[in-house]
Amino acid sequence: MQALLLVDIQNDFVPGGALAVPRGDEVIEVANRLMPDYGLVVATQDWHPPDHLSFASQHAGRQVGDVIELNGVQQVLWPDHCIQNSPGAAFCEALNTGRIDEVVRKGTDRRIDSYSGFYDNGQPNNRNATGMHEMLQRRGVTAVDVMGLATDYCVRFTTIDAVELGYVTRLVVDGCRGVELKTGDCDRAVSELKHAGIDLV
Ligand code: VGL
Ligand code: ZN
Repeated sequence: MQALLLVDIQNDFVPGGALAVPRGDEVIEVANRLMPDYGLVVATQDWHPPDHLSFASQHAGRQVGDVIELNGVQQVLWPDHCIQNSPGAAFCEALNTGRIDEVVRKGTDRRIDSYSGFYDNGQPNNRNATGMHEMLQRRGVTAVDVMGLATDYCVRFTTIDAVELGYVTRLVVDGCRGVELKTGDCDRAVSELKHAGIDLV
């Protein structure tokens, strides 16, 4: 079975939100249009405690965009965003949430970020699972199409993990928008995924 993975289509990632992705709201209509075509629709939700260590506000003297080392991995510092149960963490109102079968939350551990919908950002052999893989296995999913926000972070990491776990993985390019901290980040992410053997659709 083929599943559609909707990555982080949340208020804080669209214009007006705390970590707004330029034109992030444009992915909503793509998601609404595609959902009926899949046997299973899974949405991820960035879901941080208020004192999450990916927030610049938790590090004296640091600013948004700074890069620090957190538990041995490079961590970009973000504005406070997607705080558990806050309006910013909710799915965008225009998203047809009635079509979502499963929700996977990530980034819940204060000490470690989680860009991928499958595992957190730990050291390569020490990453905690979110439960996504188990759930997809239980549901009989063998192929996934990935789209959402943001191309250069959560979509990129989710897609790479999906292909490494053996799913036939495609990227719905029209359905992705990126943060683009550095010009070209999105293009670089897409060509990296292409080289990893992911089909663009
Ligand atoms: C994301 C930065 C921080 C994302 C989440 O959804 O791509 N980016 N948290
Ligand atoms: Zn986050």
